[in-house]
Amino acid sequence: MRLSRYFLPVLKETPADAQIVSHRLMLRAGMIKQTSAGIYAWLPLGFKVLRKIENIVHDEQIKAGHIPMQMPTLQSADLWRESGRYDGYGQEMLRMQDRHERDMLFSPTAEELFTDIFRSYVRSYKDLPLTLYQIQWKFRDEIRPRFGVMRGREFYMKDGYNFDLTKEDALHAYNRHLVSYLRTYERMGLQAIPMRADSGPIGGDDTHEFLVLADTGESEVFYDSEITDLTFGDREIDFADKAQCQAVLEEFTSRYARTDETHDEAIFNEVPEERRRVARGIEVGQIFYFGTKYSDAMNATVQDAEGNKVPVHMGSHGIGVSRLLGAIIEANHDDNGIIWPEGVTPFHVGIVNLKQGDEATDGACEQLYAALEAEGFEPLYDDRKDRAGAKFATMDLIGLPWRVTVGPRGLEKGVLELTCRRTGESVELSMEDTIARIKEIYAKHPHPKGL
Ligand code: P5A
Repeated sequence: MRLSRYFLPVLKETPADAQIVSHRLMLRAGMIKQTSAGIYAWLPLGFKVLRKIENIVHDEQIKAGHIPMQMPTLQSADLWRESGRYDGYGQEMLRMQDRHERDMLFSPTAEELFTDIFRSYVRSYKDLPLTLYQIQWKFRDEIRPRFGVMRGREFYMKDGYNFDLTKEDALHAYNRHLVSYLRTYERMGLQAIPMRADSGPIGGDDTHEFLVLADTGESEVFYDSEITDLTFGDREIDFADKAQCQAVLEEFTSRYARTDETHDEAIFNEVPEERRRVARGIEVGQIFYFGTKYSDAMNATVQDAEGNKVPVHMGSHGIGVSRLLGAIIEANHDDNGIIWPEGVTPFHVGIVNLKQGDEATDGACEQLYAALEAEGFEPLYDDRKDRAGAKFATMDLIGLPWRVTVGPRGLEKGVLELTCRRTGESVELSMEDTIARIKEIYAKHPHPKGL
């Protein structure tokens, strides 16, 4: 992309009404614009990162054996009356009527819809296990939408639903989700810690939230510091292997880590004092096992091997896809702007032309731009006639992890300058070596072209 042709409405001033750094940076970097309280337009740069995050979520879900589909955002109230949640859900549910005065709602979550799809088609235990999921907009009429996309009213969520014959199989689905979520967040450059939590209006006894530690997080968390040493890394996993998934769950959940909803001071005090941590976190996902709560209420049954009709065991699992942008920025920024992890960066490399209009410099930029595109990268080329300082400031603000600076002085020596956004370190390399280095950097991060 050439910056001269892109739509990147960066702001010079710090928006006064944004309280936390990720919200300020998303506004300043021209990623989002509020259209109503807690509702945002996703401008091209924000939309691009949203898509990158969404792609990672899909990729990891599909690897875990889960099946993508898409539900409507508007639902009939009838299904919610059947499950018994219509009245109880309260004011967070946006309710409306169509022209025939039928009660409708904008989906805040979709347990009922997925259970209804399941019961419409599935009859036999032989069709299980089954996990269906979607990535779709949700609406919750939050009493205090704030912090930009962190607590929106309209937000983008991955929501998955498992249907299993037995509790044991459903707990495997739970464990499988925990493992796939660990992998998902790590690919985004995040450490998200599974913590024992409360199930709220979704219901059930078993639930973990995934929290990214950040001072601006809305949840108070209590944990054993040993937990932050754990990473999933690139170990192989067979998602169908119950014992393997169970072992990962035990590894990541055996140490004390709880949100304030489930915190128990007496148990926490058994952790050696030097390892006890009280901090704040951003909830980027939650997994639930709720047994037959919805299948009982909505009559979602299958025939088992003996021919008996039995209700299926279920759970649901959510990732806050749009909230993740905020969480990633909270965890990756400095005074000059965002620092995208390589896995989610909107563009892989920024190219800064120090002397636009100079034949040799323009030529080298064009050559680099074409070579990077040919290698499957998405470079962002600042080809505007602007001061070098202003160009650097924009690149720093929007947070591309790598920048190549091209100027007449370097070109005389046959070099370009490759700069790491995170460390600020620069190296001078030939054009060929610059491209080779960029390929090396992104070798671990698959980079399908975004939108
Ligand atoms: C699990 C999927 C559920 O709704 N039903 C379907 C279950 N869980 S949840 O914890 O309530 O939501 C899942 C994730 O969505 C994000 N989230 C939000 N993001 C932005 N703004 C909001 N107002 C908001 N509410 C929830 C969180 O990341 C949460 O973990």
